[in-house]
Amino acid sequence: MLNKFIITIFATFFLNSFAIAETFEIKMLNEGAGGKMIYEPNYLAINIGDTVLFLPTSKGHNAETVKGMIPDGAEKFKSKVGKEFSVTLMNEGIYGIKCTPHYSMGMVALIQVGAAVNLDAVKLVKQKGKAKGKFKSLFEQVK
Ligand SMILES: [Cu+2]
Repeated sequence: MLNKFIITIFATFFLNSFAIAETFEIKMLNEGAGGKMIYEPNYLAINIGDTVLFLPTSKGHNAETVKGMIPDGAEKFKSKVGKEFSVTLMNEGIYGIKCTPHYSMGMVALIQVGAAVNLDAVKLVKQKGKAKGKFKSLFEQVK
């Protein structure tokens, strides 16, 4: 009886800890450890319902979903240049993010929410300039 009680308490605690949504920060930078015009980090694996906060650490950047690079049923978004922006991601799959002014310079990021259910589809999206190579290396990080 006591054992059953203890198991119930542990199970409740365990499930609750899963239900707590987290917030992840991405810095928007003119220069970072990975080079110029970069999101840091530029790959995130998060859970459904988690929030991503884009920080305007350097001026002149934003975050916009790349056309064709969001999960089915997800809403696209585009933040204002130079402003902090937060988005809660409720759809499972890959979100491809670009900085509108620096997309062709390769300022892109990949956010994986839960399982990468749309990976094949997002890989087919045509990219501009340096974004192509950047996304290719980001796809390799997908779990
Ligand atoms: Cu930028």
